[in-house]
Amino acid sequence: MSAVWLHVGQCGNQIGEEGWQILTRENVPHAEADPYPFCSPDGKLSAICVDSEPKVVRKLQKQVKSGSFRENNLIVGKRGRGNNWAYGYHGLHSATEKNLLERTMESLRKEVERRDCYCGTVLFHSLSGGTGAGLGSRLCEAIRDKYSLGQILSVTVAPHQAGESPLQHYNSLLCLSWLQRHVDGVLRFQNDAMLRRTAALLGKKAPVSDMQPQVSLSAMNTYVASCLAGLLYPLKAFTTGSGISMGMEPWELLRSVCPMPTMKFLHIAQGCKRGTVFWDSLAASVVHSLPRESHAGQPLHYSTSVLAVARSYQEDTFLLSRDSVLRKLKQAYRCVPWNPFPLSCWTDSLNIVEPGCHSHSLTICANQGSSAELLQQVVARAEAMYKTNTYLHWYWRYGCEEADFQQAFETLCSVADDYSRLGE
Ligand SMILES: Nc1nc2c(ncn2[C@@H]2O[C@H](COP(=O)(O)OP(=O)(O)OP(=O)(O)O)[C@@H](O)[C@H]2O)c(=O)[nH]1
Ligand SMILES: [Mg+2]
Repeated sequence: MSAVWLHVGQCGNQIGEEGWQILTRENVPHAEADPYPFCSPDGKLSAICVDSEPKVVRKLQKQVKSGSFRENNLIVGKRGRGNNWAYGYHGLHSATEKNLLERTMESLRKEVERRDCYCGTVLFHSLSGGTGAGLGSRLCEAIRDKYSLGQILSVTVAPHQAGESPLQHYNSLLCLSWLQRHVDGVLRFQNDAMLRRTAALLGKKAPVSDMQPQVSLSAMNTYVASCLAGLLYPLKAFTTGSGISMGMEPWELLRSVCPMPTMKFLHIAQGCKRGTVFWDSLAASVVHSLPRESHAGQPLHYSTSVLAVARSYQEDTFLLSRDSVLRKLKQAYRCVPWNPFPLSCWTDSLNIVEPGCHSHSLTICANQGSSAELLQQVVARAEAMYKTNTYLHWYWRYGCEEADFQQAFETLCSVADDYSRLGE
């Protein structure tokens, strides 16, 4: 595979751990693709796991012993970055901890050199943790600078809207603006939406109507991991005749759904079904979970482009209903009239999400106007705090400047504006 997979901070590593369990499943029936598309030639995963505190990455040590992770690619510091983007971005000025940024870039260089052909990096992180957001932003910038021809795909988790950390809105603001400037696409997952979706899939209800249902982080991470596997697991279409995976899925995804460099925030939805499948109704159930309108009641969800990936051991059943499914998706995602080819569709006969269960999955990635809502919420909340100087001293202390905030506000407002005007 031509990608290096970089996990940063607690969330980035926990999602990665869940993801690798699915992506490296052994003995998968009908697996015609290269069995080790994610590894370098010596059989170790092309993954780098970084965190400023040791506890999450240390758990992966077991997998170093079993041979999957490379010991030098588990990079830890001594203490966390206190949910502070500035602390994560600028790092520790202390002799007690060797620079995490330099160590990560050195591991990345070695991984890139181990690949026959390096096409880019897939970065996993949260938007609001000090390490995931701050160090993650710094890494995007450094990778873009050093490997300017490679692409960067970010897999990012936005925090719950309420009740997490008082600094989450500043961290999200700064991180989103760095992503906009330095990466090619952002697969965005939002903890609130994911919690509702996972609860619905598990059949859980909230004890009281205005409360969130109880769902574990691990169940939510499994959902993220299965969406990623649905989108990025090697397909026959990108595999050579001799069965070698070209590893082009992340980069082909970017080509399909990020046709314009200014709009790169992607919404993902997935539905799975065991037994007999009616693809039209599976598509309808996926579409049902889409964000429909903004709080102001304005419809938001025009899309510039949509990619649908259908995986099923009965691939031909999908091909028979392909036209009607795509028609349904085009309507539900409200594809913009100025894109003559807004829909792409990939299929494969292996459903890696649930192999061996006679199951089918439909995963949809859309460059969709609902991103404006996330961006506007982050800007509004960060701006309210910024105007009253709330908590800003934490950012000045670690080297942030007013210009960083000003530029971030401007960047996000302009992207939100572009997204909300999609239908015009
Ligand atoms: N979905 C999901 N969200 C997580 C997980 N772990 C943390 N988060 C979210 O990530 C945010 C906090 O970021 P972390 O990744 O814990 O922080 P970090 O990157 O380790 O940074 P510091 O601890 O501040 O150095 C919060 O919004 C959490 O809800 C996880 O396993 N799954
Ligand atoms: Mg942490």
